[in-house]
Amino acid sequence: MQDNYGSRKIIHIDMDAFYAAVEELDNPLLRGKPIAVGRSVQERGVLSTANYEARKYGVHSAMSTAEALQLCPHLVVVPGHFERYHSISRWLQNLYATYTDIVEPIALDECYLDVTKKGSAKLIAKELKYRIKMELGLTASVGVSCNKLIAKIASDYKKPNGYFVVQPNEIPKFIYNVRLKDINGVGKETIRKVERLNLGTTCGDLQRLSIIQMTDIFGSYGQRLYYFIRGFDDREVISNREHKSIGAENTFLSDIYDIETLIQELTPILEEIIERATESNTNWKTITIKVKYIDFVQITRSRSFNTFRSTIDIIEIEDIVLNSKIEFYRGIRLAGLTLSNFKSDINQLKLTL
Ligand code: TTP
Ligand code: MG
Repeated sequence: MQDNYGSRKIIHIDMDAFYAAVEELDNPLLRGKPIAVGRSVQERGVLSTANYEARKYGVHSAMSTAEALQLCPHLVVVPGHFERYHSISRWLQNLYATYTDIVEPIALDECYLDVTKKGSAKLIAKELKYRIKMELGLTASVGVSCNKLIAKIASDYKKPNGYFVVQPNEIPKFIYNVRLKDINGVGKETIRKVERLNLGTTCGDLQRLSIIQMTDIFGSYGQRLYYFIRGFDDREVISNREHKSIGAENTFLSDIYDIETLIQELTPILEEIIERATESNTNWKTITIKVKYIDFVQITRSRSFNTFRSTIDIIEIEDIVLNSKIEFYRGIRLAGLTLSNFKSDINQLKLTL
């Protein structure tokens, strides 16, 4: 697999108490209080996350709201605003894109960046933290190293508002004390095996095993784990920007048989996707209309433009519909619009807060 730590520069960035932090940002009355995002006890809610104030009481993600309120009776539980979290996530993606094309989002609030060819990774990491704080009002924790595995552990190391760098020559010492459960891909099943066999709790503990023993115990994952517990990781940061699209659709209360009604129904859908594209400063070349007839047969029609666009008028949508040979007599139960073929205008990075 690999015999040295290589010379890549990888940043892992993870927002602190993401949903809860956004709620505090949007509602100053919540600041300083223990808060969590989730549904109420009456709705048999489970928490998505809790801020660090609430975590002092033992409150955490995936805990039932009822249990959390027992641990922390003055916990403020607020409902989630997922469209808002998505929009901030898109803003973050655009920010990262101004530093490198190689960006791999792994959750709404979590991303890997490969900045090998982009100068000082430490400076970029610090600047990202600073800009997220100044321009957005949120804190992020950032880890810098030469691979994904160590960068991710490093970003967690000083959470919240963390910044931690692990140089390649520091990896053997650093990884030795890392708990096995903090290694990428180690789940409950692996931990159960390790406990049953009394192998220890840290990466250092497991380093006593040979690669053959590791494969015997952990199956196909054993070989990868053998390298991970030594801090080796050759996984690439895989950018998925090119796969992105912005779309919305609606199933109608009553079926549609004429173009006027269809255009009327497509108007708010168009407004929504244009708003989302504007928010994330995304320019695009292709718009796609999807229509599902009442017999569930579905068609899509796309129009691509020669230049990147930021908006489109409903009149143009009508023109696309007119040229799409939509068979209105069949009855339409659902229609949607999708923008794709993106370019992000990195010079106009902005989010209306
Ligand atoms: P995390 O990054 O795991 O957690 P966090 O950002 O709230 O806190 P921190 O990183 O500082 O430890 O998850 C990001 C968001 O994903 C989180 O704010 C809410 C959501 N989420 C759930 O909805 N359910 C879950 O079980 C988890 C873990 C997260
Ligand atoms: Mg987070």
